[in-house]
Amino acid sequence: MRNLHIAAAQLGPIARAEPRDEVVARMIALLERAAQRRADLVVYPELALTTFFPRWFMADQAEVDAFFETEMPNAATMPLFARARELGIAFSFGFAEKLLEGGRPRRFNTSILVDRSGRIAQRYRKIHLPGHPENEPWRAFQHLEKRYFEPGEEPFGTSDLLGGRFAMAICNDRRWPETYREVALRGAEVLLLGYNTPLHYPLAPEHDHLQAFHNHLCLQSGAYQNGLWVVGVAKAGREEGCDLLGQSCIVAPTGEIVAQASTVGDELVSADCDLDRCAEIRANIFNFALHRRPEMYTALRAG
Ligand code: CDT
Repeated sequence: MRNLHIAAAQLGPIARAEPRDEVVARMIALLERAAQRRADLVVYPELALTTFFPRWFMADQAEVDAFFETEMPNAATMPLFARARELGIAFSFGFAEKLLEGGRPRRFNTSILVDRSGRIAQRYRKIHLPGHPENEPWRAFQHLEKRYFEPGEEPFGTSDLLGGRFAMAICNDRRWPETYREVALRGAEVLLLGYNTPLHYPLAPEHDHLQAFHNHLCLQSGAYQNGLWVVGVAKAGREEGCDLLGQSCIVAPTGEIVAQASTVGDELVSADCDLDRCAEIRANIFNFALHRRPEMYTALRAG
């Protein structure tokens, strides 16, 4: 048995004007609750430090850049790093990352995994960016991730800590089966995944009522078909007039939800996650070495 107590720290809405230090104080409050439960790891949402700004078209790049972090940790997030280190808790959260490469600014939708000592063990830059690059004012809420971010250029990675192997993905990545299969083939036992999912999807509003179903459908099938623990964590609730899905959850490698948020506010849910349970699936029904037939998946190989 390799038991870890993992907490999904759902965040309720973050107002456009809410300063980073107030958000970080909310994150620390959830961390303290996790400590009372003796959690080993706390997982926060995608773009956890700010409102979900890709919902607005902004012509002024300086206005966009105000939502980005140029270093991590920085002054605003240092208290979270410090408190987590004192408590000996690993954590993961998403943020908008801006860096300079050869004098050229680059912007990514990023998440990090920080170990118990406060060291950034892994950094992941979102691969599947949803939405659109141009101003589309007909939408009630825009989704301009393709404008404000570049897609991550590195494949999904893993890191070994807390006695297990971890991978990260971000929001829209969870809808793609390739995400789970790729990290499972790399030996990941736990996938950490934060999201901001508007309930209204302007391109197919007839599917709005299916958002919660599709969320759990993806997380649960991805977990089961790959024998992984999956920790899905929402930024939830009515944020600047836009309703965001909650339903943060922890999914066992069997595909069963073992913990689930019941509000759309700041909420901590947690579960004992025995990493050895991955073998229930991976040594049996989805024993990749015995049963998988990659040589037959020719269309997949062709791209
Ligand atoms: N943040 C994010 O990736 N949200 C997407 C919305 C898709 S609609 C443009 C998601 O897959 O939940």
